Amino acid sequence: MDPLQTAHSGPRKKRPRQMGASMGSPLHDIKFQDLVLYILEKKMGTTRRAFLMELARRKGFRVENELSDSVTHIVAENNSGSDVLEWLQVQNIKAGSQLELLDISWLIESMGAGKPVEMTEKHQLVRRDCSASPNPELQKTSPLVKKISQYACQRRTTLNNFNHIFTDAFEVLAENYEFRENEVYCLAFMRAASVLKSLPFTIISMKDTEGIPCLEDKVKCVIEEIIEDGESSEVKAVLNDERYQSFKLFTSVFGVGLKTSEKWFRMGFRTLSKIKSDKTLKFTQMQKAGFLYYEDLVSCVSRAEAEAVCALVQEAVWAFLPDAFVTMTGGFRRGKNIGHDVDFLITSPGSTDEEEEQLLPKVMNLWQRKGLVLYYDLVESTFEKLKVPSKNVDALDHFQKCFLILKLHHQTVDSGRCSQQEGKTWKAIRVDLVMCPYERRAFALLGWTGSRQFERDLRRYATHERKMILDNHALYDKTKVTVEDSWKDPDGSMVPIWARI
Ligand code: DCT
Ligand code: MG
Repeated sequence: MDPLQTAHSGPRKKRPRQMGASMGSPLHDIKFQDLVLYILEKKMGTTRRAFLMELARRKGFRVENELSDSVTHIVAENNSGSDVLEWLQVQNIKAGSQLELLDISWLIESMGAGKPVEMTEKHQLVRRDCSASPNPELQKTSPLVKKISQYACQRRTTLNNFNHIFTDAFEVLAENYEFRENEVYCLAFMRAASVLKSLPFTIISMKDTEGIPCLEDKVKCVIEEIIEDGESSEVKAVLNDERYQSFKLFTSVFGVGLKTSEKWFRMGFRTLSKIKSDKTLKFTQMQKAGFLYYEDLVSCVSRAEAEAVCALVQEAVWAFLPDAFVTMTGGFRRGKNIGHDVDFLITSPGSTDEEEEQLLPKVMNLWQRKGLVLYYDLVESTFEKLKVPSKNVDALDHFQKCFLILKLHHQTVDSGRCSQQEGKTWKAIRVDLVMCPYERRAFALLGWTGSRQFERDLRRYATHERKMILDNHALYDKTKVTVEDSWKDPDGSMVPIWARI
């Protein structure tokens, strides 16, 4: 984190029975000629699938071994609509509006009834909109997925982004609004980028945006322009804007935030070399380190590098607290293969408060003696002083943490090196270490896994939909603590839910 922060082969036809190579067992009579089922193995397993296929065939259903054009119903277990759509996408099969995607409960009820039961909303993994245009072309990519939540934490989002063209544009605009401290528009574009990243299809017409939440008019205008012209004039203007370019450059230096960027911009600076060589400017230790290791820090951290850092962190931590859990968090925990830093959460079940408090200073000391620390800033825990949970969805936690720049020697990295200067045998890597009390590890881990939008929406969801407050320390039940005084601490602070279990 930043320590300065506050689918398509036309519609499928329901064909009459055809005997084919992929036909199921011919030993059973087919009673229901109009249905051709395919049971998805994903998340079900081979054995259960084989069992269900045999059972369904015995009951007179036609079940295909392979997914073919004749299939009319896909039946899945433990999969959401978007899971199945995504699977189909990977198979290069686009789900036409006549292909039913059903939960296993429909097949089980149908086998129980001895005939296909009516497909209701609870069986359907994707929404079937009867009022939709009869034109199959218009239906092909319409958002068939059941109501998309406005909360990122209620949406399944993989690393497969089918809407890069839009989300890249939104991210530029969000960043520009951030530079201009326009929080409302910044959030609007970040939310829009987040929701489009969760879609299992590419938006190709404005009709595809119907029913998608978090797309404000301003956002829709950008989508429309990109659909029509292939690019957004607003994004083009931002990318050419001197202020945006300068802020982007200045904030790329570790330790430089919006205030410093604003100051340098107003002073007329446009390049880092001019800033570095200016005798009148005073830099913080963080900024000095930022300039010193600039090239390394702006280049990506690869997964191989992150794994090498992880080994170093574990080795150092275990030297002092052998029972400690060291978990890589942030983007790498979410499966990303590159990042701007490597984040870790450390927690130890058996340590005393003092041992806990001493761990990060000891690790820093050890690494300094080994010449591995290029910069560090240890932030002491303010956790004990914390009385009420923060209602600010962007609030930072109160755990002890250390923002550092680590010297990673090449031999500790197996592969995936980023660009390196000639002759240099190491790379400066930004690392965040967070130490939390063992009983808070679940909340801390959740909070430090990200993404930022996911965390923000998780907290908003807790507040608005569950009347609870979630932060990196605990989950609080607002209704219980106010109604039942017994759940209040003597000093009036709220008691976290976990304490009551
Ligand atoms: N975080 C948060 N709120 C913030 C900043 C960070 O909840 N304002 C959480 C979510 C992710 C985690 O901390 C680590 O933050 P970063 O390292 O900034 O994010 P990342 O997802 O790891 O991204 P990157 O790959 O750029 O490091
Ligand atoms: Mg990170």
